Amino acid sequence: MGIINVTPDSFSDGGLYLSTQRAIAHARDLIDEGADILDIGGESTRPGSQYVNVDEELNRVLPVLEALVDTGIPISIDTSKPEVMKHAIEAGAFMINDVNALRNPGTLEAVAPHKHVQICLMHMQGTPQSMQANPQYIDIVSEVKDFLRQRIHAVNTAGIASNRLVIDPGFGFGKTLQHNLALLNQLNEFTTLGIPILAGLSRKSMLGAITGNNVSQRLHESVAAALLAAVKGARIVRVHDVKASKAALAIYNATQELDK
Ligand code: 7PM
Repeated sequence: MGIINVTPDSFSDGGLYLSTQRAIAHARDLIDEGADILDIGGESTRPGSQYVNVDEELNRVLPVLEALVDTGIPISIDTSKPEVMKHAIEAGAFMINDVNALRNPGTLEAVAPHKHVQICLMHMQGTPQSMQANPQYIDIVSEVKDFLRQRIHAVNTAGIASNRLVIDPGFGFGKTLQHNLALLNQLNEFTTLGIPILAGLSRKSMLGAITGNNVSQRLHESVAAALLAAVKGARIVRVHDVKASKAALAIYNATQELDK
């Protein structure tokens, strides 16, 4: 899964139009690099990010989705808002990636009737504004697993079948470095839930905390983390660097005889 961010560039006066064109061009590059899914986000769910209202988020995300739908590549939309979910599904989204795991009012109803649409349920402790202040767990792996089990049950009860689901422990979302490392080390524990696992580690600060590299220099640690997540059972890795990640995963897949 290749990451596409759509946010207006505050350093140029091109505004949203240029950001949209840049995101579409970047998406085409990631398709050429071999992305199997693209995840498009308007940044409203990012840690510490400013609240983005529905209209603004739609203005960011929909033109990019509409421009890419004809490529045939499955498109995921990173949103927690029911209105954005509805419009994105109408415009052809294949997956809704919700860092709030369909806990916001109206989100279950927005996605439930659309039986062809996949859902990523991610774990987060707290809210994007406050979650990194003082994250606390007694047993990180069992608490995240219990949360995901409860969310799977809640969405099943709302009429969303398990074959539409993907689960994600939410690296960096209300977790210290030690919490993140324990989750990565024990990622295979989540396979017993019987739902495909998605892991997002690309360029995250937990990687920089280990190597000392800043965000623009975390390619090697990101590829290592994606490969490790795959070895420990992740079926989808959410990455910025598609070409390098694909090459690393091809080696693992060859040993598993899964490669095409
Ligand atoms: C600043 C900090 C900007 C963190 C962006 C981020 C995930 C996600 C994100 C994830 C799923 C990033 C994050 N991370 N969705 N959205 N899983 N499902 O690094 O780990 O892209 S935003």
